[in-house]
Amino acid sequence: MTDFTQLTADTVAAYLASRRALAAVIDADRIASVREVGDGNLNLVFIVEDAGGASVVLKQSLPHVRTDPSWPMTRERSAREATVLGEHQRADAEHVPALYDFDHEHYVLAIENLSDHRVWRNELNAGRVHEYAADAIGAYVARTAFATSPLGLDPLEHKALVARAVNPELAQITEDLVFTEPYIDHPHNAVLPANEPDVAALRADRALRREMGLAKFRFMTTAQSLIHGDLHTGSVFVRPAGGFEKATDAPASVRAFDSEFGFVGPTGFDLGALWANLILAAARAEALGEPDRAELVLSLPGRLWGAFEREYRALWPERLDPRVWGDEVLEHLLAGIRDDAAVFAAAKAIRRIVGFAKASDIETLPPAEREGAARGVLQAGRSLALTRHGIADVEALAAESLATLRATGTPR
Ligand code: SR1
Ligand code: MG
Repeated sequence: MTDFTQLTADTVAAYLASRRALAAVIDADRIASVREVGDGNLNLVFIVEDAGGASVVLKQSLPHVRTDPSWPMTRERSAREATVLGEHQRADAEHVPALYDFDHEHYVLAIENLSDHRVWRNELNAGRVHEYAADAIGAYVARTAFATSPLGLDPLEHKALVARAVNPELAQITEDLVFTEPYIDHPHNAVLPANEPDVAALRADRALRREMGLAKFRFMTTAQSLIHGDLHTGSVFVRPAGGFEKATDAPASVRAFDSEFGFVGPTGFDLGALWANLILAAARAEALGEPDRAELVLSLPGRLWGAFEREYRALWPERLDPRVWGDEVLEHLLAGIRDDAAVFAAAKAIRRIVGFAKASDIETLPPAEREGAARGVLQAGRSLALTRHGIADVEALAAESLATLRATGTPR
């Protein structure tokens, strides 16, 4: 009997033959190609095609960080991803890949192949912005947030979901990598020597440390809705209307994938994650001497928030308990989510410069440009965390980030 503990290109066909749930998805007897394409920090990912053109993605968690085998990591994260995918499919099938099968014994998810899409971060890095993706992700966060919170779920079901989706080990990674390590000396941290004074200034800022401490506490103690948990631009697939390569009549499509960090947490965390990565993309554009593109990219946090707010308001009449959840409650909920999104964006932007798991937007810049871009992101993050209390408008906050990037970038 073949061992499927850690799949290889050679064992994938036998594995597929062993999964009855996949019989209608792909012909395991006529596999034409198997490609391992995983490029993230954590998992094996295979794209499999049969001779009839059908295909599937198999994603298997490894028992350790892929890029650091000495760092153990629970394989149960696959079960959590299956939970998030299942619930998010129920809430918003348009914006997630379909989940065909989950094999808990071998920690394998079988997911829809979205090879006609591309990773949004790579597209942004190449100068293609795909503005429509911000609208789609705003709607996705609103639909999934509403459906998996007590607004859309019976109270007992919501508590059962909190228990089923609990994700302590991966949440702890976020607690450490996003909210703690950038603010202390830690072997995970690394910056260019020229950015060391910038990091020292960040750490010396008492008000910023207070905001990060409070944000960490909110992350650890809030159970609003089942969040994706790692919704950066590398976790979003995009496809423009008409497709990428050959012209087709395919509509635009945007899908959030890779939700293994998901749990019932603060709704604003997903919005903040995307917002942070848009700041990184804008910093790259500025550093490369493309100010118009930086401005366009930094119009997207406003579009993201606008789409979220529109969809959340549209869903509000369907809330399960309008007896005490009147319209004033909606305004308070939205203000709280927006405030959370801003401070989480600040934290997520800063961690990508200082800590483990850096972002290619900045890392692939030549060092001379990288220094200024990194400084700009650190200062934009810091000022977002601190000024958000006075500016409730996301567009205004993003405009301030743009001004900061412009003032701090390496002169060309
Ligand atoms: C060890 S995992 C490092 C990072 O990769 C993921 O994308 C998460 O952001 C995590 O913090
Ligand atoms: Mg990931």
